[in-house]
Amino acid sequence: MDRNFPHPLIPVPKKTVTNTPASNLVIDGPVSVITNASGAQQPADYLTAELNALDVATTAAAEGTAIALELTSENYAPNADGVPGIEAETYRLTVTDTGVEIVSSSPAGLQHGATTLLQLLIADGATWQIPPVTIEDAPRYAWRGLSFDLARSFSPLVEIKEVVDVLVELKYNVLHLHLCDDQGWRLQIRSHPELTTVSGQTAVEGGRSGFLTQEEYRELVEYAADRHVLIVPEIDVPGHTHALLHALPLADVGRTAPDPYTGIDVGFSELRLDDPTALSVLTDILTEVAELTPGPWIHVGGDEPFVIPAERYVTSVAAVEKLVYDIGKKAIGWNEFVRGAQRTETVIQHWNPRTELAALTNAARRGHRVIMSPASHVYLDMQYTADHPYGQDWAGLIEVADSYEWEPSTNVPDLDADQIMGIEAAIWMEKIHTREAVLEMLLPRLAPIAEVAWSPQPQHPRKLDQVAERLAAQATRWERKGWPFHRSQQVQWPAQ
Ligand code: TNX
Repeated sequence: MDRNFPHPLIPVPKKTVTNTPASNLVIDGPVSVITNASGAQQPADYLTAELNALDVATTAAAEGTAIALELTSENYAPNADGVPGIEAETYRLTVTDTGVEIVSSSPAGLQHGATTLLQLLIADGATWQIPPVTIEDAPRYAWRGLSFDLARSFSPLVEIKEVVDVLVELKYNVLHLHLCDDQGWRLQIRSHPELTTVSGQTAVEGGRSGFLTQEEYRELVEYAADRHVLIVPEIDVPGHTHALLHALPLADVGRTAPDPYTGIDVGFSELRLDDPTALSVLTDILTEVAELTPGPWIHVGGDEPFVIPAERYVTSVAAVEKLVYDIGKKAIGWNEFVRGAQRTETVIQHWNPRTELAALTNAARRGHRVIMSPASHVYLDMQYTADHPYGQDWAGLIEVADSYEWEPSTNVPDLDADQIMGIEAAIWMEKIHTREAVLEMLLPRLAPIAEVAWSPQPQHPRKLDQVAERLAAQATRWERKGWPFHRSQQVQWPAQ
């Protein structure tokens, strides 16, 4: 392990000290996970299940090694952004030679303590040991997410849940779902069933079709919420709408789109939001999405409006934004969205390192907050290397080092760093069509990105060698979970 940090933890915690006496806690019998409040039960259940999966027996009786989860507050509802917030996610983990204590003011913080504890476990034959540390930890950014494209190629509920599990291990707390695009529509909308009966059946060439029923979507929202992951649905308009136009008889309000689109071009479709019919369809859609989504946000896209006249784009975006606030939600849009955004609560998601930078910095000056998703570092659909079997390369090849060696606060020159709300990695599915491919593109790169989002800003620029060994140490855990990951040449993985 690197000299400065001897434990295989990723993201690296804020502060770690070694306790005295410096002997490991040895787990050679049953463990009892103890809670002091009902709010601690969920992280306790999570930890128990994870320990059982490692063949650590747990017992309800107060015997054996005690792992105590202590919730110090009864006030831990998500904040106005729908996430716990930095203070609530703060936790302390103390390992003594008799037991473990995790303390936090929220269940989310206790869960983070649990994921840290699981990474600390050292296998010693049939028993486990935990080094005698006290860790005081808190996230740098309150928003740490993944944007997941279900539209080009679909991933069924069970696989989306598995991605949530991956996010939890790395202390992410947002899953943004790109639910529709030119190639398909992935969420059942009761007022317009054709969206899924027709465009739920289409996909990019070689990709998977399908969709989430409303019950499945609700199940996912609940599954994620139980693990302190917020679901942010994206209905991408006015571009990226060919699948909608293909499914609904709206030839008068968009381009006539008789055939499904299975290519990978972008920016050729438009939902004409200057037409009342289109606007009322979109109102129906967003109203249902809002009803299904307890979180405060609806992402409304706005990217790549290449065929949309500038003025109409601006009025369309303003109309969509108004709709979102009228139904009681807050809007997020991709960079281009700033051209029409009227409300400073609207959050801008930065993605294209080449365009809209001045508009972004100006928007931040006006008060918009920004989610950082710079494609050249966090677009996990980019290939690792030119010969990698999946993905694209328009934003460059992204090796593990590229996903780590960047700094959000200085990534966009002149962007007011205080306006950065957090980070989202993204995976687009034009050329990623299986569970295995998804996980291999996510892992290991999601781990270094988690560190950029969670851990304190380092004094010197990040270098891969600061994280490589800790990354390699995750291999056994990922293998045990059955999560395929890319054995990048940049990391010395343990022998298989
Ligand atoms: C750009 S990111 C897009 C997506 C593509 C992606 C492929 C964004 C807002 N637009 O439509 O899927 O590149 O990497």
